[in-house]
Amino acid sequence: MASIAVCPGSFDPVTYGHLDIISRGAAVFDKVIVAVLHNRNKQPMFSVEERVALLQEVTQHLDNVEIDSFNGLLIDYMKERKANTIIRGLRAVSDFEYEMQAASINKKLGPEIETFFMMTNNHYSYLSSSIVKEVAKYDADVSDIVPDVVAQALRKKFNN
Ligand code: COD
Repeated sequence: MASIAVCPGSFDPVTYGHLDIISRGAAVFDKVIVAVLHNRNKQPMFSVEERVALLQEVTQHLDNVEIDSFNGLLIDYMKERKANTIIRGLRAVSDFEYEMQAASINKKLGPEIETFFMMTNNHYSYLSSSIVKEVAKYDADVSDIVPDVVAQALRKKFNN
């Protein structure tokens, strides 16, 4: 049976930290679906369509990666896509508590589905979409932390 993994997230916007987890996941699983959450509670900076388009552009060299979006519970989406593994990245200890809660509820809702954690790449351990937006807001150089297309999209948003 093919191993199909889902890498879910907000990706608002995608950073080199995300890309590192996605490409390492793609080397482990037959197929990786990167699933962007339609975030109803949070007001994202980029629309789902924009986030999907940026992800498509920066993963186009990865043949076994597909970009999609989802609504509702992750476990329902996993079942719909016949995926058996959730990929999550771990940065600092501060990520652990949330990730443990999420993995536990997901295990309860879908006992056949595993969560697979990957340690962050040391180069990107401090990186999050929020930090990127904060830095870009003040027109600082983000070329080391996001792909060029994302840097351009951020400049456009902030009208720099
Ligand atoms: N290094 C390594 N990994 C990283 C880095 C980095 N620098 N930056 C981000 N990551 C990883 C994150 O740890 C995460 O695994 C992934 O990349 C995506 O990150 P984000 O921040 O874009 O996405 P999140 O954490 O906001 O995504 C949360 C979900 C959308 C997965 C979650 O809210 C969800 O599943 N919602 C659906 C409702 C549901 O099913 N709820 C129950 C389970 S919580």
